[in-house]
This record gives sequence, structure tokens and C-alpha cells, in this order.
Amino acid sequence: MGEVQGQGYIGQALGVADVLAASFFHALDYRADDPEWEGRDRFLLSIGHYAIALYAALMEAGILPEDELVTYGMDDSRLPMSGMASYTPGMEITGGSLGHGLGIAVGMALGLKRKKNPAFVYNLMSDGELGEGSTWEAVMSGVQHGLDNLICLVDFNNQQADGPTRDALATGKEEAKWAAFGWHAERVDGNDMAAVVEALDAARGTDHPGPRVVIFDTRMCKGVDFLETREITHFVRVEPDEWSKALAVLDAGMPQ
Ligand SMILES: Cc1ncc(C[n+]2csc(CCOP(=O)(O)OP(=O)(O)O)c2C)c(N)n1
Ligand SMILES: [Mg+2]
Repeated sequence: MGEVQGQGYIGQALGVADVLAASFFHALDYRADDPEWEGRDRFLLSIGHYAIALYAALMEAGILPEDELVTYGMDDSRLPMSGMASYTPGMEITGGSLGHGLGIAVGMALGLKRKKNPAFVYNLMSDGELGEGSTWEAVMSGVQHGLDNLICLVDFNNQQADGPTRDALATGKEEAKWAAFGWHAERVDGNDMAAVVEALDAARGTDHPGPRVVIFDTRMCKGVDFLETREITHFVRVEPDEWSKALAVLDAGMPQ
């Protein structure tokens, strides 16, 4: 998908790939042939610009056809650069106005509870969104309503558009802060598959009477060494000859 455009949010996609793989192929309950199934766990992409990553997961899950991926970012494509709920099966919300996904997730989780629907709501958000006031309103609302069916996943890559998150607005002690608000909070290496799976299980399985969060420390451009070392990775430009090099590096790192 990135190669079609020559650029894109591939740094985020590579960093969060392990979290998405564990979510879609371990944690979430859904039906690939019926993405609107009422009993499905909802997976909200608060960070609309990460759509490229979710499209890959939806394709692997059998919700999107593989041959459509080449239309990514083109006019009339169902796969715009920023996720749009009305365009794409499996895209639950139109995210991208950062700081709003968690509030929507709170509303959905509350609605499901009232309807006695046992499904869970997962909200994938970024470290940059921790600097939005609306996020912390939602954090409090989730506790107020005792939403034990709400799981927030924070992709903490410590990067924002202009550089490191800690230089823009350092939240600090993130896990302790969520816990102080009343959330079950864990923090793990988001590129360690065993740790990711364990944390997702704990978030869902705990008997904590309120919402749960897992903060995943991830690495932008994970798996492609010559991209990982770039300083600004928010919107990566990859030269034509580098795509095959990047794919070869990724394939070499894949477990057989
Ligand atoms: C409310 C809002 N403000 C600003 C933007 C512009 N914007 C798009 S992505 C981004 C970076 C936010 O940080 P994070 O999501 O952590 O970035 P990444 O890790 O993808 O670099 C910004 C500021 C936006 N989409 N929404
Ligand atoms: Mg970030």
C-alpha cells in the first residue's frame, strides 16, 4: 500500500503490527463474512492516519479483499489514507480528529451494556492523543459508568508529527495515571508478541469492575533497520529502490 503512494504512515503500521495481529487473531471476536454482526467486539481506530495498518489486518482477517489494497489512497477507493467508517467494512468509526476515539468508545461500551450485549469495545489510540483533554474526560467517564467491557490500547511510539512526544507534551508515568483514575492498567513491550498476547488476555480476563488499558511501547518502522534509524518517522518517504529492500528485510525477519 505504501509503495502505491511512495510514502505514508508505514512507520506507525510497522510499529503497531504486532498489536493488531494479536488483536485480530487472538483477542477479538468477529465474523469475517458478517462485519456488522451485532455480537462482534468493536475495534475503534481513533488514530485515523493508522488506517493503512488496519486495512492490512482487515485483509488478513478476510474482511477486505487483498486485490483492493492497491487502491489505497486513490480517488474513489474504499481505502482512504485516513479511516472513514462509511467507506470501509470493519472501520467502526471515522477517527483522525485526534482525541475523540476514546469518548466514542465510552458511549459504545455504555450502549452495549444497556442492551445486555456482552461484546467488548477496543479503542486503539496514540501517545499523541494523551495530550488531548477530551481523552481524560473519557477516561473519567469510563470509570463513572463502570465500563468493564472497554479496553483501551495505547500505541506509545513516543513520536508525534514534529518529533518525540516527550518534547511536545510529556505526560509521564502514564500507567500510574490511568490506574489512579480507576483503570486496570498495564504497560508492555508492544513488539514482543508473547507480552502483547498476555496483556490482552489480562485486560479482558481481569475481574476489575471498570475499564482497562494496555500501554504498548512500540518502535516506529519496526523490522526495517534502515527506516528505524530515521529521526522523523511520522510520514515516511521511501525511495522506489528501497521498497524491495524493505520487503526483503521484513521477509528475512519473519518466523518460517
Ligand atoms: C485534533 C487533531 N489535531 C491535530 C491533528 C494533526 N495530526 C495528525 S497526526 C498527528 C500526530 C499526533 O501524534 P501521534 O498520533 O502520536 O503521531 P504518530 O505516532 O503517528 O507520529 C497530528 C498532530 C489531528 N489529526 N487532529
Ligand atoms: Mg505517536
